[in-house]
Amino acid sequence: MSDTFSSIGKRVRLSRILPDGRAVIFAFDHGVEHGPSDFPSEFVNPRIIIEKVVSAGVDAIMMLPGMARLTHDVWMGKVALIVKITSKTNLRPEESRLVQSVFGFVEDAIALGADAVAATVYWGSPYEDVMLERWFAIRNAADSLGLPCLQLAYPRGPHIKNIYDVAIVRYGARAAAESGADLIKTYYTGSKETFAEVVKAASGVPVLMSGGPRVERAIDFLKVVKSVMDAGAKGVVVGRNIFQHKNPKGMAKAIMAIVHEEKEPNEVIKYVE
Ligand code: FBP
Repeated sequence: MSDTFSSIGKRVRLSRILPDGRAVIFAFDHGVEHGPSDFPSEFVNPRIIIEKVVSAGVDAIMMLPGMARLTHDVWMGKVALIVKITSKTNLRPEESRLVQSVFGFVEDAIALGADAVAATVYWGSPYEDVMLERWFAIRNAADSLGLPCLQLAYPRGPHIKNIYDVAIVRYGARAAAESGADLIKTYYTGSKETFAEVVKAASGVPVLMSGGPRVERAIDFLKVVKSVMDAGAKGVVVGRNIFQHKNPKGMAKAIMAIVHEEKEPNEVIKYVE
């Protein structure tokens, strides 16, 4: 009986996010990260899109504290909650977009009933030092409360030519693992083989693929989801490829079937057609 209350708490919360060791997480911080123009006009009201995605049965939603407050009655009791407490707007000058600001506190996440807290680290940014200070402050507070930390491990900086290059992405994933992340969210590297390298570099810390900009054909995005799962990923965190699709609920269902039931993309495309 050497387990501490907080280590059990972390396990309990992770089991809500990854019920079978895998997870489909709906990313919904775009209103700040990109602005409301990211949303189709019928979804500028967040309650409408959240209701649709939750009804598809996704495992968790990742959102900023204010959005959790605004929409809690739509998702509570139905999905796990991941509160992201760093962010930035694209309204700032380009050169200062390589750092995220404090957007809330671990206490806010706990107060909101969160199952995990999330924060971005731009590995390779000139502000890496500031971001790491923030990351470790968050991790330190969350750890003692049994709250898992998801790191959006995004390599990004003036010396990084291609943020999707496997050598760069696996470096970020490894750095995320070594900085104590409980879950790592990172970019797709273009193939199953290269993504397997990313998973390997993470050394057992669960890796989740970040959805990225909307892919024109749903089937192509579903193939990417399948490819990362085959590479050993533990799931995906998807925003635009769900809420910018004409059938967001169907898209979420199709992704769920690939992640949790190991279905093939051509078997699940029926959900979106
Ligand atoms: P997407 O699936 O839409 O790419 O969402 C993942 C995400 O990390 C969001 O959480 C965030 O708002 C967005 O991408 C940031 O994208 P970028 O840093 O490329 O502007």
